[in-house]
Amino acid sequence: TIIEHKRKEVAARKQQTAYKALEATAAFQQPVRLLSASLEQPGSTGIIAEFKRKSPSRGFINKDADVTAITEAYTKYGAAALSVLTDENFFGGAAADLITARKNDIPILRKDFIVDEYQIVEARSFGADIILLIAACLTPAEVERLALFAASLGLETILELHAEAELEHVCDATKIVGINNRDLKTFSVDLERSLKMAEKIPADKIKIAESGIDKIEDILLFRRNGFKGFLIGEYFMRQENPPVAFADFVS
Ligand code: IGP
Repeated sequence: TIIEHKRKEVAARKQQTAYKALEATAAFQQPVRLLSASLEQPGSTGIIAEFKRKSPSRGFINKDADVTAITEAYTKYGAAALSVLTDENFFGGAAADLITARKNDIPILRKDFIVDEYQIVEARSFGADIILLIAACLTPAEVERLALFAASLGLETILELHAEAELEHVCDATKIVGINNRDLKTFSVDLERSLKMAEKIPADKIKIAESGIDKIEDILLFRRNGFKGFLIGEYFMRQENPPVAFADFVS
């Protein structure tokens, strides 16, 4: 599985770069930019625009995408935040992509499979502001522990849920909750299921809709149902010119 692979990958990296060195780089980063504040800003598009070259469900989406040009354009045209895949094996991402995207002064999500505190210190050292914790990959106790650790570094956490059984992963340390419209096993997208699940999420949480969003009507629907954020990757990335696609979408 992805998680087993990830645990091995992280263990190997831990041997190469000492925790202390990583912490030192993390300490030199600018103050964290808050996703919660960006999403609450009046008139925010709420769009978290994701830089993604490939995915397990689609294969290559945009193999040679230019991270500098694309993240700059997303920022200029009004993204509320950026999401950058750093998983190499399954998504063709890299830490270097996030470090490049960091030139933009908006919140950035390190999009990866986080299983260990080490990856959270890494995230901060790359310049990320937000981490993702996926309920399907972690126990409720792990989610709480990792979210508290992220908060101790000033980072915000998006807790990703997919099924109602995962609602028990929601805790005080997770104030932003993402609902993934895509089933991680079958890859099928179901917006209705997400809307139904959203009703069960405590009202004080900031809700984000993730995956499969490809039209403005989807955003309006989620917004009417109390969602503040919309994570969109493939729809923009698969276009000939992602910056133009993004600009058209928000205009
Ligand atoms: C973006 P899409 O369908 O717009 O490209 O989806 C994002 O939601 C998706 O990449 C994602 C993801 C994840 C990737 C959601 N949760 C967890 C990797 C790991």
